[in-house]
Amino acid sequence: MVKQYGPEDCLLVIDVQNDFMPGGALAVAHGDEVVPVINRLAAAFAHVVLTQDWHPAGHVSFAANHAGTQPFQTVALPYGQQVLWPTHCVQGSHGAALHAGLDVPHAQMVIRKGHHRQVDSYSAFMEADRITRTGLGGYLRERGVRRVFCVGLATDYCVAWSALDARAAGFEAIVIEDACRAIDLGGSLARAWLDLEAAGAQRLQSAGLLY
Ligand code: VGL
Ligand code: ZN
Repeated sequence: MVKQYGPEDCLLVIDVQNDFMPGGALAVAHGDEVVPVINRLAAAFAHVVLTQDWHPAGHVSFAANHAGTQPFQTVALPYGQQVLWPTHCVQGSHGAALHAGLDVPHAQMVIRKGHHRQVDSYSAFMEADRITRTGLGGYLRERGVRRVFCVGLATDYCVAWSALDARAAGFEAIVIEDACRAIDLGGSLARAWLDLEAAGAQRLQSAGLLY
């Protein structure tokens, strides 16, 4: 018997988009392997929320918009340090579309983030200026959600930041490790797990959730 998750639980499916897949503009190694795992999990959740990284072409997180820089270097911006990325998930592009194999017809909400030109947003809850909220926290609270199960791409950026902000917003947060893949830039993955543990987020495997 597969367990079922009810109205207090939400599966938060983060950035399962073409540009983060092998061959994409900001490819995450083995990123496509999360899709069948997430499809299995999603079938057990009544409540699923999707996110899409959704940048304007002139976005501040793109190295192409900073003369003399290269992708994956860090620069200082008014709100803090920012990694510069290859141009990715441009609004309306094929790269920004959800992976065609993602099978979550019952998802009820899609949060698009990173749409302000001057501010990045790894987190589904709050932008990188740490002031601007996406509205997801209020939505989940109004819907009676208490536990947020985080899956998708990438473990050490958008998944970790979302789980940390879920905790900060007063939700229980669970990261399902085998339903995520990481970028792992300069030790970012190990740091993310330490931060998650310190914040009281749980680290589980999908098999433990389903049976
Ligand atoms: C992401 C880097 C830049 C992610 C998004 O989804 O983890 N990482 N934009
Ligand atoms: Zn992005």
